[in-house]
Amino acid sequence: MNSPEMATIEQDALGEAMKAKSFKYKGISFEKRYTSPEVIDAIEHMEIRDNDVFLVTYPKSGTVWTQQILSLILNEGHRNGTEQITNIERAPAIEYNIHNVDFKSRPSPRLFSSHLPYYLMPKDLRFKTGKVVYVCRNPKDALVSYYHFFKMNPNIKCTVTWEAFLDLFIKGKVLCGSWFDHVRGWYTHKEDFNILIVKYEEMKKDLRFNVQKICKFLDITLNDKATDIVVERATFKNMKDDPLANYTFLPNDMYDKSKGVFLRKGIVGDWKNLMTVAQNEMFDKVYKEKMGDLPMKITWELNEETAS
Ligand code: PPS
Repeated sequence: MNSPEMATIEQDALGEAMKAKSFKYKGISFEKRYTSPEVIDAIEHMEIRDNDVFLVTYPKSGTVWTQQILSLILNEGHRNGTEQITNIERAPAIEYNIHNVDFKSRPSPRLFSSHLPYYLMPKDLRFKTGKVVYVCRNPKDALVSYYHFFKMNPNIKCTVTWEAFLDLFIKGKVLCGSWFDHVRGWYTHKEDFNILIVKYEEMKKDLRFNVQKICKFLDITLNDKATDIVVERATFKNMKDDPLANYTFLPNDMYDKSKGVFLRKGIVGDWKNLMTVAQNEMFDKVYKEKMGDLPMKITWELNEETAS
């Protein structure tokens, strides 16, 4: 463990490196290379169709997992393999449209992804046009996953220590801002949207049940066989082997595959392998201060033998 003085120097260096690569828009940091303030600004006025579906997450909370689930539910061509496109193209991110998808000419039902806070989303969603599926993961596992992912970012040229990253995460000084603000914002404004909140840990406990819950929310009826296909294709193991779903298709200048994998462990409770007892106690204290007043139940660990 570093001395406090050492940790501060690293936090500053990391903070500076991130600042140079990002811009801030209404309190949130975005990666300069892939988007701009004009793009984020225009999102507010995006035209929404009744059957649009927006998958929203804080980073590292189950985005690609739910992209897979939603695209398989919504599109028979993905289920039967007649459409061979990657899940990032099936569910492009509205704020990071890296494939320059023409959103307007996409056939319905359109599926989009986003890490945006509630207040930067298209304003028509507030009139209950379109649906939002919000996936939440416990912040300790999201943090650990984010830390490993961050080390694969070839654009940040400085050593990232766990201590420094933990500090930045707690202060919300990472791309997409604070986990606490993101989850609190969406949770406390849920009545404004046509929204289903899904938990990563619940999907781990019972994937089939959650697939059915999502289908019900989307008013889609899948027969048993189709449901089986969705569940089967969305297990961690199968997604890891699926070149359309495992994100190995992203170029090395976006994430350096020599430094790790996108589908890393896919478990609940990995934070126990990285957090010290003192860090965990400090995190619990911060969690209580920032989220303690919300009636939100967080699952911090699971018996993995019963998980999918
Ligand atoms: S990102 O960069 O924000 O889009 O990342 P995101 O997809 O939200 O989160 C990545 C983590 O989700 C895990 N993952 C899964 N877990 C369980 N089952 C399935 N099928 C699955 N697919 C992806 C992925 O492994 C990352 O978590 P960690 O803890 O790093 O393994």
